Amino acid sequence: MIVVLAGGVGAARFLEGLVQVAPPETIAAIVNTGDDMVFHGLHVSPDIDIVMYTLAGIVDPSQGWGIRDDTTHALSMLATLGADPWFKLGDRDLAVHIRRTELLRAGWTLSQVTDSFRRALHVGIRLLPMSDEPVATEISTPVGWLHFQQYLVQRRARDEALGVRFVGIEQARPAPGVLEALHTAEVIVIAPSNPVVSIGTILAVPGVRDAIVASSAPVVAVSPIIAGAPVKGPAAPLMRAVGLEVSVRGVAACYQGLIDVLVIDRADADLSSDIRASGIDVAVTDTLMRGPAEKRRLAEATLDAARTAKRHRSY
Ligand code: FO1
Repeated sequence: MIVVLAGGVGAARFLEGLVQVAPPETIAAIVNTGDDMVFHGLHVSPDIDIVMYTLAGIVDPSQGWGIRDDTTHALSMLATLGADPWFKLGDRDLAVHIRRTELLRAGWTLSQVTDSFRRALHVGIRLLPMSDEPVATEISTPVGWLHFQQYLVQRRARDEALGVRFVGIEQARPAPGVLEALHTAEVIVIAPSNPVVSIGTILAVPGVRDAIVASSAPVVAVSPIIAGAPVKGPAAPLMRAVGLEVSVRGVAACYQGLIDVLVIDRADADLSSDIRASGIDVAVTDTLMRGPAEKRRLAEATLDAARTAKRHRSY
């Protein structure tokens, strides 16, 4: 079993490569739900949907989120009725949120809903929300604490980020299957996702970090930072907000004691010795994922790095 800790777009693209090199039924993704938010009364789970739509082959390729060729009639009507539709939910995407909310209200858990949806959309890998309890990632800014989606989408990350918190994390339990997957994993991969607000949230769920540290499986992370900048998203200000350098060194520092090996891009090869000095092995490859061949090569390189990794993390 290969277990992947996953955020949104970067993780989804990595998983597209992984399903080319390993049977989907041997892969489980533990997905961040700290970005979840209620819009127009509906439960939206962006990272679960991004991964699910991508692996189902229906994601909007230009955005990396939402459904390809979706329309926005419902959103236009909501605006006519006085709502502020700052979060762009397409019509087919809305159907997913309506059905998810309907099932949650009927007593299903988020894990059950997610499993039912991924099967309906013929996604072969298991998708495990990190928790069935609500967790909200919030960013401290000069105008106060903002939900991650308000910070990123509504206010376009224009506020200075001063800190990060995960509201509800103390009460959150790992969703069914999460700890079992980590205990039985042969390889644990941290996808190239935001280390602070995607992976950091999953690791903050009580029991998850300990389960990874206790696992006998090699743990390999793929850096989402290439040449000092993230490929997508607000990793730079959020890494700075928690005192991390925006570089592969900062990614390594974030995962210190947790990972055995970090996969970095050729552009960052000169920083390999710094990372090795911190006790983490390094694998250098091309990490930018444009097409299917590049995704596949990154997945292969990541599994190779895991196979040859020596154990570095603390017990
Ligand atoms: N990101 C945006 O930048 N603008 C949007 O309007 C937006 C809508 C949206 C709707 C559904 C969905 O699943 C994702 C959506 N995203 C949007 C992406 C999302 O905010 C973030 O990329 C993830 O939460 C980060 O992983």
